[in-house]
Amino acid sequence: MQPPDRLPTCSSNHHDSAICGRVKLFLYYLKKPGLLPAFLIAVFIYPYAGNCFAETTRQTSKTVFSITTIADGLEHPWGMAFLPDGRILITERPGRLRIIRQGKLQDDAVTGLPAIAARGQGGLLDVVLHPDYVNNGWLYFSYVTGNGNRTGTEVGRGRLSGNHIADWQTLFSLQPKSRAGRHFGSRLIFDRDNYLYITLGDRGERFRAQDLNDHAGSVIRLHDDGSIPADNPFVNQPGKKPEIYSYGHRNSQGAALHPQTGRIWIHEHGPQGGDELNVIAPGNNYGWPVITFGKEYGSGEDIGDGTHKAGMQQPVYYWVPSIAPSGMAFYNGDRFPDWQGNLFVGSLKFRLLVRLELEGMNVVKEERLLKNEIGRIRDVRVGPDGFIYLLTDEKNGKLVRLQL
Ligand SMILES: [Ca+2]
Repeated sequence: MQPPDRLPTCSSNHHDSAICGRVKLFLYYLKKPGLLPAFLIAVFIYPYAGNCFAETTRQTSKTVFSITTIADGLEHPWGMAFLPDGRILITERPGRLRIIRQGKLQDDAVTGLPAIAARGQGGLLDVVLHPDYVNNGWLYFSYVTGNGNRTGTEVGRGRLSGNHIADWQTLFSLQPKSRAGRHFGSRLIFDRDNYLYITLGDRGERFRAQDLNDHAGSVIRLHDDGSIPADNPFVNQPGKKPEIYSYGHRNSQGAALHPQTGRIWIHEHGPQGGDELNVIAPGNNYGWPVITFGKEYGSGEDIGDGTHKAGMQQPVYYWVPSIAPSGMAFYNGDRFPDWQGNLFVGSLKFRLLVRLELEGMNVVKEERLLKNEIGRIRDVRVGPDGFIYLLTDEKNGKLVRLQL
């Protein structure tokens, strides 16, 4: 049954929202008498069979969905990946890799990852499959390592063998390392030509994002074996790091491949205001901290030289006030046809899921879902089943599925 297309958004309180949704659905179904029996079952019988309808159904401007918790008891989960055999890999920031098998979180963490420095915002971060995982078995991880009290983001790969990561190879290590406990990035994403991209934060030392002899505050591009592509924009330029693909980024924790264009979209945290959505291209400078729509925390003073400058890119979209974005996915599944092509972004700060409608590279509508219902949203992925999966960044974090 197709849900009504353009019902108004309901209140953020999910119980009120469910009641509100039922009233609106009733009005909708009154116009379609053939569907009335289904409505009556949904409203008057289903709630008494476990109160499921009231607890889980959400009415939005475009579609109806429900949520279900697949797993809880995850400690600050950060990234997830779906294996072809149905298992789900989940990273926990304190340094554990967990597996969900047949819908159940396995007790034992996977062994064999390198030593991980779980301090501040650092720890075990993202996990992705190689695009040809079926044939080569490579899993890629981003994580923070320490040398004394200096830390930085690293990326490596290994193969899952039983409950162990074997064949470990370290592929990238941010230089220089520093003491700050924040802004490590980092998402990992492959493009259609099997290049690996790594998003890196500025380490809270903002002018590093404009220093091309410093990996911090950039997006890195590598071959899948960690070698540096000869056509990277700063290869063979003295005093510039050849791994850098784009720079002037503050702290990016979301990246997604556009399903039609194949281009890589990222978002990044702004300071007080000025979170950005960007489409990256080689050699581009995205401006931080010279230009920004954000202000200094607390004082609200200006940062840098304003919002625009020649030679620096403007974001596709930005948020003031900041939502603190983390995780991102284009919806290209077949379960929610009315969300096709939309971009979904998690919000840590406002504990909600942002849905963006796009026309080309322009955002034409934003809708906010699940506000204060499940917690700080750290990662957003579309599963192979066409449903949307979310991780919540909590001490008792959850894997939640948006379904019909
Ligand atoms: Ca920018």
